[in-house]
Amino acid sequence: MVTPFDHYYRFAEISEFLKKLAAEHPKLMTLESAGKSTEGRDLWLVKISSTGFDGSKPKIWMDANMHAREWIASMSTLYAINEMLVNAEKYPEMYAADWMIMPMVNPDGYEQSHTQDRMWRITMTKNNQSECTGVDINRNFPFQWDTKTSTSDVPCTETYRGPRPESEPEVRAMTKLLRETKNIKLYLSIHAYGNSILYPFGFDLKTVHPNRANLINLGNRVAAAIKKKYPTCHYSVGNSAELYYPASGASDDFATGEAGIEYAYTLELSQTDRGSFRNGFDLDIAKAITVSKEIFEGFREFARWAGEKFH
Ligand code: 0X9
Ligand code: ZN
Repeated sequence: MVTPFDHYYRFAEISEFLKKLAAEHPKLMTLESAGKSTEGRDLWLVKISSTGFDGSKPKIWMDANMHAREWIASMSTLYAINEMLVNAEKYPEMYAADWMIMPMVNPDGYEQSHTQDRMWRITMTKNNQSECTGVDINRNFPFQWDTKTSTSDVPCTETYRGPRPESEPEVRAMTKLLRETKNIKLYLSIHAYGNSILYPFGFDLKTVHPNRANLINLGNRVAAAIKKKYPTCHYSVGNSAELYYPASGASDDFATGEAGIEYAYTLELSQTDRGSFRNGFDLDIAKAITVSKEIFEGFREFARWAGEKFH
């Protein structure tokens, strides 16, 4: 690995990359394992803080690559981590917050998408009494689980919600942290694709979030900041059930509905109509860098907002 981000990293390279960054930036970054995946891979948790996580700053949570084939999600998250550490002095706004980042939530599925099936979405859990493998992590959260919208109780489908809420170790690692960590002010889940900033609730079309107006305002502010730097880059802001489809048991709804984080979004990166994308999941590496740079401007704006609002 000579030039960073000249290819999509396999899981082993991601681990190596994170360990190296933690060793090189011990004052700013710590690396922990938040648990193990079904197949025993570490679920990495990156913490970034200029004040040693002393509780004095608002916290921003990010997770990525819950869905295996969405490689741009972890790529752009690793890009942001790298940029924040290597060029820390360029981005003082980022250090108005403390960051908790899980850049690879579904390492088993991710490896499967590299070695067997590029379009693999779910985990690699062996399902009981079924020949099919895998659970959709973003239908397995214990909030409005299985309320029958874009979720399935059939193991052989891509949106299988699992046999029970939190059946997946990847989900348990996240819910534990989200429940026990104080002062998380913003939750961001990084997915692909569609160039959208989605706000909750997404489990049905009826339930209006009490913080809806503020969620829309902040989403618009972030989309505008990205456009200011990259005029051809347009992010749509909308309710996840309206703009996409209602889907229950998802992480964003859990983060705000149960863990009590007032601001929660799912960010859908990349789209099909820009340049040489083969499709919205399978971006050329050069395009992946472009998308990573664009969304980094969005992360900076989220951090500016947190710095203004919580100090
Ligand atoms: O369906 C999903 O899990 C997300 N889209 S994706 O294409 N990356 O699979 C959207 C989830 C939005 N959130 C809720 N509906 N709660
Ligand atoms: Zn996704």
